[in-house]
Amino acid sequence: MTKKLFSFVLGLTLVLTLAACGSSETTGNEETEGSNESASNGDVKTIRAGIGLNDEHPQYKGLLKFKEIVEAETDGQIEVETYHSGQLGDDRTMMENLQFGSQEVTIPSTAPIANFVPEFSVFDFPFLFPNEEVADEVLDGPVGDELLEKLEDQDLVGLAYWENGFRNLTNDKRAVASADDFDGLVIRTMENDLHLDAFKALGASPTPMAFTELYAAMQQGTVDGQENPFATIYLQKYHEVQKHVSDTNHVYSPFVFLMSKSFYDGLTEEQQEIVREAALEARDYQRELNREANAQYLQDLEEEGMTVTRISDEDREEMKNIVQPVIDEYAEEIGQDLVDRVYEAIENAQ
Ligand code: TK8
Repeated sequence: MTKKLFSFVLGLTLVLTLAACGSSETTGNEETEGSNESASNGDVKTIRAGIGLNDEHPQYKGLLKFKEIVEAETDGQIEVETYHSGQLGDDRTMMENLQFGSQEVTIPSTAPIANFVPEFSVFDFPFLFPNEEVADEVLDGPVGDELLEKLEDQDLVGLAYWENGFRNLTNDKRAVASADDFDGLVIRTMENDLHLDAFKALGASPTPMAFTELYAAMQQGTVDGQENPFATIYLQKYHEVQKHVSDTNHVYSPFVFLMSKSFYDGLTEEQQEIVREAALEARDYQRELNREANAQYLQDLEEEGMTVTRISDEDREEMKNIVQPVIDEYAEEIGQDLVDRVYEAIENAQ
């Protein structure tokens, strides 16, 4: 099916789904007239949940867990439709869909969220989190919550932090072992200014692009490389179009489980509680899946024929020093006070 036709069919499906929801709502209200409580219980509400990654990725498996919990706990009063591989759009588009009310859930990385709430860039500071456990503690703690609350002004509700993971560089030109090797590499970055500036500082020629365009861009050679966690590199089959992978671990990338605020506000209190709990329970499951396979994915990439380059501590330290001025600049922009609280939370978590 062509892309255009596919979007049309999908659009049509959404319209029909909407129509179906509308009519079941009316029926529900008629049946239970006189009782507000059961009137709202009679509605079947549909969550259209879309993500960028494919159905092999732990992100999708986590989403299926969310669906399972919500549908069971609400006795089918809320149903969850899942769309993977950017079927509903790229990260920015899906966030706009949530604001607009034409989609209820998406789970983007923090980097594109920073275009809506700039403070989210703090979690994308290169070499910020030493490991996943510290990241969990900071993100799931007060400073993480503080940022989630800022989403409300954007008509978004942040229910939980999930995990994309530590990002690693791939490219098709050369084995990258040190900062010098970034020279002139055309690297696709996420649509985020901090990422763009950090790669510029390292001497690369970064170009921001939606995730949904990335595979084709590598295949056609419009970019030399990209950076993502091993899970994404392997499960999206980037080894088919990339020769070299380095364990740069340069940024820990969180996901945020987002819900449309207008949809959330329309849920009963009990339903709000259920979707909150489900996003957290599915988060634990998703993080576990993501972590247990991480080392395996790197091995798989080597078996698929990629050259694997291990970055030494000294070389990573040098990369960190090179991007430090960029970090300082963004810290000032975001607000040193918030940034200091993030640093403090990281220290306390260790
Ligand atoms: C998926 C994206 C992706 C991210 C990126 O929608 O864009 O490179 O790492 O996983 O959020």
